[in-house]
Amino acid sequence: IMGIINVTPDSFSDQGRYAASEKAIEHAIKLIADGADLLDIGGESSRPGSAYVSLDEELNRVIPVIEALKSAAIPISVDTTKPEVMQAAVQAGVSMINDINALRTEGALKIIAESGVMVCLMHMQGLPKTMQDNPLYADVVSEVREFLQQRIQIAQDWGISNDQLVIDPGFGFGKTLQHNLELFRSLDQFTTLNIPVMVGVSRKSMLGTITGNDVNHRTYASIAAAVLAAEKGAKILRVHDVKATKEAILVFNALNR
Ligand code: PT1
Repeated sequence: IMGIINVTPDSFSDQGRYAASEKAIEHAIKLIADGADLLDIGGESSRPGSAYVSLDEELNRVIPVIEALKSAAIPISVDTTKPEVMQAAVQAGVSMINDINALRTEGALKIIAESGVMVCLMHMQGLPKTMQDNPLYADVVSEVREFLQQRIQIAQDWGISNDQLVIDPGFGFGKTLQHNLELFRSLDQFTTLNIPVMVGVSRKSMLGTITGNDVNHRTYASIAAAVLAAEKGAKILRVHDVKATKEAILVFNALNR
């Protein structure tokens, strides 16, 4: 269970960066108590339509949180596409880089190769700002699978070992509901690549479309999806609701044995 920590100042309540970091650290401590196995710290939103965050701003958001959590009992991941943030996060002690851009940014592969940290390679079509405008595939499952296979190969060419890798089909990243459903139903096409699969569907719009619920009322839907993802072989579940997901997976593991 990977718990999600967003370090994004709330412009509505006029919350500044320092307050956002403080709140993120508090939330992280709560998610650890809730039973998270891993935390993912992110300073740039990648939800559909979200805008780019500058390097300085992103560093100022995430590094203090990572520093504060480096002696935590569980490993820390940083959700970033920027090599400079990856480098600073590695120096601050993260165990994993979660890159929605799958190390396609110049300089990113080198940092993973030299540091030996883990990396999540995720598929995305387009960029967050416009990726939902008109997602198009001839065959979404084979295209996403081929992309991830290619990124695994390139990582291996850089000397990155298979034990460092995690892959993720990238639910909601340049995909219609139909694309997301097809990918989810075909999760076995990714587990057969023999690299651990991460699934992030927690509170996403695909669950909103299915249930008719707004983003603050998608916990039950998220639990159902997380359990099914686990049944389909996902090894890391990226979730907001750590306690509920942990309990559901505990029961799933006991009953499924
Ligand atoms: C993810 C993920 C991520 N998701 C990984 N990292 C987000 N490895 C951020 C919506 O449709 O799935 N895997 N980092 C959050 N991104 C989104 C995308 C949030 C779509 C919401 C939606 O609502």
